[in-house]
Amino acid sequence: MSAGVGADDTDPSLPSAQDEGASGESFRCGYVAIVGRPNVGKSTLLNRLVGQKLTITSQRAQTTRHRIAGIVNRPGAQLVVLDSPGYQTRNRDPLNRVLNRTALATANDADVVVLVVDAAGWTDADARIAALIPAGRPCLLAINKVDAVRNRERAFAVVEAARRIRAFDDYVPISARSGHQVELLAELCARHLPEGVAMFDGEALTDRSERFLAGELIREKLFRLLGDELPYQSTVVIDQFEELPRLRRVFASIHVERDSHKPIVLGARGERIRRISTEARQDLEKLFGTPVYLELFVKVRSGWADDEQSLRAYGYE
Ligand SMILES: Nc1nc2c(ncn2[C@@H]2O[C@H](COP(=O)(O)OP(=O)(O)OP(=O)(O)O)[C@@H](O)[C@H]2O)c(=O)[nH]1
Ligand SMILES: [Mg+2]
Repeated sequence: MSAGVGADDTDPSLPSAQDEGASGESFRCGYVAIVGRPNVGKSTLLNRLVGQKLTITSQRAQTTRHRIAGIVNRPGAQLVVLDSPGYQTRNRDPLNRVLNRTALATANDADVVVLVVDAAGWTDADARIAALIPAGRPCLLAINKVDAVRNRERAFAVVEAARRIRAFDDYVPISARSGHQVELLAELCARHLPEGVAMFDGEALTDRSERFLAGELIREKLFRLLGDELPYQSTVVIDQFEELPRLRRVFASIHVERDSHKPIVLGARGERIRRISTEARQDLEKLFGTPVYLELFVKVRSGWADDEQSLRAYGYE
């Protein structure tokens, strides 16, 4: 794959505004922001749209910490879809504040906003986030996890509640997990994009580097395998990333807050960190299409999430 391929207007092989889409209309390209409260399925939706596991997902709230773009090519359109951290309406610690800022900036910069909510029911947090989306910006409501809700009336109730907060251009019940109506959502988003040439070449999946994706996939395994045992203030740093013709060599460290967290990550006889490493390596090999050599270390770095300056040093915007 070619992760991290940047914009290039001059490549003659790219579709251009002159190319006709399947419907006979001109080509469209632009940014689609996925926003919503934590855990509603924003990242699962992005992965479904791209058709690859690009951005990480878990049952824990606040899995996503960085903005990441997935490139979605459809006949007549290229959607640059931005995943964002779940917007927190409570618990404003420094990490929360930074994540909220990233989420809001993502919505502000986009041509179309997709607000994802859970079909189980509309909440006050949904209402507060809906009110933050810039007025006049095309905005679609994606009512996700319909597969988990037997009673269809629930999804209608969500639409009714959402309508009271603001007008949405479309209301689309979806299942990001099964893919139900996800194509329809993509098609509806494409209609709101400006006419213009593709920003990324047809092979690119994301704007992020392989190095960045490696750090994220390791963090996902950490979150998934340690569950609630590990405080969410732990992170992954890529110390070295070597891109060889048919191999990636990755040296990474897991930074934890306290000495007492170290044995949690290592597990008995190192069995846990081995599992994190194996599962991360398998995902990375699938994503990069090459064998991956991965070495993981655990380091204690207290206070990294305590203030905005150290958060910036760790790559938080
Ligand atoms: N049943 C069902 N579960 C889903 C669906 N979409 C996502 N999930 C699950 O919901 C959980 C959260 O998914 P994520 O995609 O990580 O949610 P998110 O909104 O990105 O979460 P944050 O990044 O923490 O804000 C995961 O366990 C997903 O498997 C869906 O359509 N149906
Ligand atoms: Mg997410």
